[in-house]
Amino acid sequence: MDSLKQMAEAVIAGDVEQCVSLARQAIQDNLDPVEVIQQGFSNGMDTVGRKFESGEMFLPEMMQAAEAMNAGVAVLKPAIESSGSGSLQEFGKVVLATIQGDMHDIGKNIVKLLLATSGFEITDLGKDVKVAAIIDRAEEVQASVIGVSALMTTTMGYMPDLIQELQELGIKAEFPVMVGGAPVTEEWAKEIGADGYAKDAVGAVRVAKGLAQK
Ligand code: B12
Repeated sequence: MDSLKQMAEAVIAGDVEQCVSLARQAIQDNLDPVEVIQQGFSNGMDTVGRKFESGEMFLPEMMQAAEAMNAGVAVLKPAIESSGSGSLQEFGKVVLATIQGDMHDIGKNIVKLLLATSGFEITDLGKDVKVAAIIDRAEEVQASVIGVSALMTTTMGYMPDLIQELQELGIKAEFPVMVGGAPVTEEWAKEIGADGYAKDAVGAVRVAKGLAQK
């Protein structure tokens, strides 16, 4: 079994030690840490989500899988940070949050890591963040971009609220909004009037750079 497949399996099994040791091995083997996260660990998470949905896995196992994934990502983090161009170029400020009612932050944290290492200054508001709090902070730090994550069909409904609120306040043009998270799609982003969408963290960096330069 190749190592990316082993990583996915280790996440599915919720095996923290195995995730850590595979991540360490990946660094020794000079594998691209971002690819390792996206093609390895995240693939495992997709399977976990499917198994949860079909009733083959339950909440404690999903939590264990999340812990294992986080442990693997933590090992890779320094390698991603040291490969970044953060100190070379400053692209702007991103206010980042997982939307109200939503506790999922693994993906948001990966987006944060890549944005930070690509030269953005990040204000991370965490998870379960109310629309008003996102707007307040964006105004306070004079954000170049607002990035919002949602992992549930039930919580992605707060994203249009954010955009509407910005419109009502007359500050929509000042704060471009990019959205993401597993249930969010390009079409939906367009429909709600978001300025950008990316399906993964690498794409998020590309989109944020475009929006920050506007
Ligand atoms: C791990 C997980 C959990 C963990 C979360 C731990 C944590 N700290 O985040 C725990 C166990 C706590 C959890 C809890 C719950 N979960 Co859950 N969870 C998942 C799971 C398996 C994986 C999510 C994940 O981390 N993926 C890995 C990361 C790397 O991927 P990602 O988040 O998609 O992020 C990438 C991209 O989307 C993108 N991206 C992400 N954010 C952003 C933001 C921007 C701006 C951009 C541009 C891009 C971007 O870049 C990221 C990196 O490439 C998903 C299934 C799935 N496939 O999504 C279910 C899933 C999201 N959970 C689900 C459910 C139902 C729940 C619970 C309600 C379960 C319960 N009965 O309590 C609770 C919800 C609690 C709450 N109020 O939020 C459902 C949601 C269904 C729905 N309504 O849509 C899912 C889809 C599982 C399923 N198929 O049923 N969960």
